[in-house]
Amino acid sequence: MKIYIDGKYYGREDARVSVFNHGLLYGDGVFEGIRIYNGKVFRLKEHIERLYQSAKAILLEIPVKKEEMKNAVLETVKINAKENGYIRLIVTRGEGSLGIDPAQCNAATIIIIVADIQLYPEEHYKNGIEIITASSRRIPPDSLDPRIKSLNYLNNIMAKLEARQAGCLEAVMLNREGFVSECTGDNIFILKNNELLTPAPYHGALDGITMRTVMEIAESLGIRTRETTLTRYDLYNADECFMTGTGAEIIPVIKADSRIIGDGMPGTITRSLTDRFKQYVLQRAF
Ligand code: PXG
Repeated sequence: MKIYIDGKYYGREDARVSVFNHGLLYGDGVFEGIRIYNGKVFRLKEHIERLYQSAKAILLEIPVKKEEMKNAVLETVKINAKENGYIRLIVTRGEGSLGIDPAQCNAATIIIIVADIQLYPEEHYKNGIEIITASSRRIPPDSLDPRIKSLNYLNNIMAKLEARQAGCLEAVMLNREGFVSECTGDNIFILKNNELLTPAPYHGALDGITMRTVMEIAESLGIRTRETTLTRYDLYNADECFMTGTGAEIIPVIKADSRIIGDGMPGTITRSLTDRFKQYVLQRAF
């Protein structure tokens, strides 16, 4: 494994950053999780765009141009000879002093890790998973815009722990108003009356790249899609429900807060979207 840190490659044991790095001290930084399918990096342009937009929102200057960053990602994938895998691209505020002031940090740290990912065991893709509603709310946009994919995941982590305590693998998070936003690391969709519905970024969801891809695929299959306001009631009474994310891809949800969704099995539209998604990511152009 060769890990990129600020233009140099290190083996796993030697890939280290300072304990004074503000990414560690304060979670001050942004990141992306990206897939490699059949030797091709999935939607790299979109991930790079989102990374730079997250950085801009937190006034973090990335010291390289987008094109250079793209090339660094592609080179790291090549050096690691990964045909199928996962890329974690991280930009932190860099090394500073003890004190939150980013002015003490001279230069951002760029890290690229190419590895494998399996977020859920295979059986859950076949049978679906059960989720709960977490009591930890999604951070509101006037505190930290959820479109910023920052290194601050504590509220999502608290929700994940709650899911674990309840014997589930995932939790859905509500926004401050009590509307559904997203899960701890995935967007959420429901199918109701043949329409595919998902909360919008202004409801507190990350503008997911898998979410956008799934909406495109659904439209191409003649399924209407809409970003809309959803409550827990809508989840409970959905015909089908699933989550989307770079790591998880598409994972069916069959129970929410002990309510069985649909007939308690992954739905037919969920299955056909999953099949199409699998074909889609293996195409040469996306
Ligand atoms: N919401 C949140 C909060 C996320 O972190 C998504 C939605 C889905 O977005 P994309 O663009 O990936 O479709 C994410 C992405 C992990 C892991 O280790 C999490 C993500 C991606 C990859 C791995 O849990 N989250």
